[in-house]
Amino acid sequence: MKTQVAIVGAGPAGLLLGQLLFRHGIESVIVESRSRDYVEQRVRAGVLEPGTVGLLEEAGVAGRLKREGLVHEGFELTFQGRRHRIDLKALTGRSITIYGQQEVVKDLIAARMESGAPVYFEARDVRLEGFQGDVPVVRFATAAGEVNLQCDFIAGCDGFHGVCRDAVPRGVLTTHERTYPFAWLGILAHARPARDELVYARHDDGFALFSMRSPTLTRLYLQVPPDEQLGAWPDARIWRELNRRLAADDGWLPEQGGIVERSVTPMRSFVAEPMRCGRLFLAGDAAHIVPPTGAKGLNLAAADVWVLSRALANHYAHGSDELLAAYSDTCLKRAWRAEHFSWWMTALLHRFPERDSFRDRLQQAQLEHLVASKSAATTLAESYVGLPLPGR
Ligand code: FAS
Ligand code: PHB
Repeated sequence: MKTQVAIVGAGPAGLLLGQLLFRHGIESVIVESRSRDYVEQRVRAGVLEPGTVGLLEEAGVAGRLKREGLVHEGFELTFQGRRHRIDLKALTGRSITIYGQQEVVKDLIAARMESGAPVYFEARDVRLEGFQGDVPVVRFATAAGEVNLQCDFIAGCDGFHGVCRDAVPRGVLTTHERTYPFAWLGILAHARPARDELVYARHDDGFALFSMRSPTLTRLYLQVPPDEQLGAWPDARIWRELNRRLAADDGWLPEQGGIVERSVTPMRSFVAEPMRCGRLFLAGDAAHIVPPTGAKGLNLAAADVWVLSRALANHYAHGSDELLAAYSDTCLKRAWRAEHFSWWMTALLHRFPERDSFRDRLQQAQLEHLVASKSAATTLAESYVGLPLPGR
């Protein structure tokens, strides 16, 4: 089998890349190890930057997003029993949209099916070869047998635990990593979101986040120890701890409801440099990971594939490889900005295991400054709504 671009992974990065390439008339084949149901049900991110919304509109997949997405013009910080609103719209002129990652994936898969472009789910034993030469090949097994997919380029969009980054020969990549001494326990509850905007809470017992997915679905997170087991968190304990950490002097607390999904997500910062090896281009979580405190993961993945789709379009339309040559540097510049912001938000809002009164006071002082200084709040708001995409 031959194609122009082999895309490994049908998460947001792989699917959006496939759709952007299709709009440019560039052929691609997507190879995904999980089933369609699995990738469509996986509950993850929820905050879309305006740049990401614009990309999904350009990709022609934003119809439901525009109908069902919840536009938020701010969010709240809660600390020392008080709530403070960060007015994103007033500070930056831009807003964010709450729309579950699984909904983005469903919309992208539906568009892929409609385009008729190939996508292989439940592919097994995916291997990459020849990408340091001129004829890369992606080999994989399907129920119908072995497939050898010859291509011009491979897009490694298979996430942090995929095979593409590991296929790069030893010594080519430099990795930079920080692991955090805590994780997030996330739940999805059948409960009306009892507040209009997100609430990020710093509390002596640990971080908590109130978010949402729809008028009937609330999304909530709790900081827990890094190797926490879900079994240690019966529903009653989850709600008790959420209420303790989200409480403030206004008396508000989230509405409770049946928990329909729960997971523990480890927290790490990670970057692999460069994001390219020959004709293999890494994008999204395959290249970098951020702690979700800054709501950057999904948005960074979208930015990477925007840059890659434009570079590939230039290659095929004009025979120019200038943007392909600049791909890694262009993406890493943005990725490191998001890595810093996500690390900073995480350090600001989480409770670190070792009792450290100096760190506690630094967190308090930073939070007080953020809600007292317009310039400090503007810096936070600009990072949160995201930088404009390269070349847009
Ligand atoms: P993804 O991991 O989404 O997709 C990679 C795809 O490749 C998957 O479908 C996988 O099945 C497939 N794959 C893996 N190995 C393969 C192989 N060998 N062959 C073929 N396919 C293969 N970000 C936020 O902004 N907010 C959040 O709250 C948040 N919560 C998260 C919770 C969890 C549990 C995780 C893991 C991540 C979370 N993230 C969050 C980050 C997340 O949203 C990512 O940034 C986003 O999924 C990145 O998209 P992709 O790069 O497409 O990677
Ligand atoms: C979410 O709604 O899943 C969400 C929101 C904000 C974050 C992380 C996750 O920072």
